Amino acid sequence: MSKKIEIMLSAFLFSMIAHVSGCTDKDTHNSKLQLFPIASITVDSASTIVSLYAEDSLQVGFNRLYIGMKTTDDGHEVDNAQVELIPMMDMTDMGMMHSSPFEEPSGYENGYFQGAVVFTMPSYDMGHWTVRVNFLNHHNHMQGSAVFNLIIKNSSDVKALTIGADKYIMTLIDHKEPHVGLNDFEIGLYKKQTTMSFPPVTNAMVNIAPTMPSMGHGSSNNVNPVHTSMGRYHGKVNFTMTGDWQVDVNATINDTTLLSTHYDLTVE
Ligand SMILES: [Cu+2]
Repeated sequence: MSKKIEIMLSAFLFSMIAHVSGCTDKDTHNSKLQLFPIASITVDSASTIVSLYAEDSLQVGFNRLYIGMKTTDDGHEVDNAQVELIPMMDMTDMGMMHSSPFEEPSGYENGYFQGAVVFTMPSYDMGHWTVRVNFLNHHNHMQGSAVFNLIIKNSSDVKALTIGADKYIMTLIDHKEPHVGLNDFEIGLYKKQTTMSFPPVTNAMVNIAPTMPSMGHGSSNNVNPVHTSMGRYHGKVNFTMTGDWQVDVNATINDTTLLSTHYDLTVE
């Protein structure tokens, strides 16, 4: 019971933080979003169909989630609603459940309420991910929730970092096709406060250093990521040739905590 209250409270607090949608090179803000349908659930008690979409199949890392809603009686597309997300993993073999970092949906745009979830581990036989969507449909004034069962593929985008008793989650954001030249380099950084609470770290100093280990050189003109919103840090990485690159990432928090990790990226 108290766990549930904690989840609701953290979801509420997240929803209080103003969302500034990130501008990307890709023009994802027009109506031609190519989305990958995950599932639709009809919530009879609220006369609402909730549909979940993503930009690709879901994987470990930063996944934008798009939620569309329709009322069942008149087929009206719901453009005014309060929507919240709760990611949860049930690890039945370990007898434990945990949540993960996420961004609460901010508003309605291009037919969807858009949020994001950082899945921290892949699904497996006894480990099941769900995302619960709680909503208050302002069109028919009914509320309900839909629980989506998700399959999360593995990736190496998420790093679990521990300093003393403090645990952090770092994820890469949008790095799908690195190319020769300047690339956007974005990470998300969150503190693992409890297994259910992962507030964004908004005051870190982040440094990046790309190298090609096989050739023993780095590159110049990189731009260290700076905080934009909700624990996201945006910078630029300069890949001067094709091949395998290693991007070292250091994050200093409160001048005392130094997190170090690296990401391996192949530039084609
Ligand atoms: Cu897990």
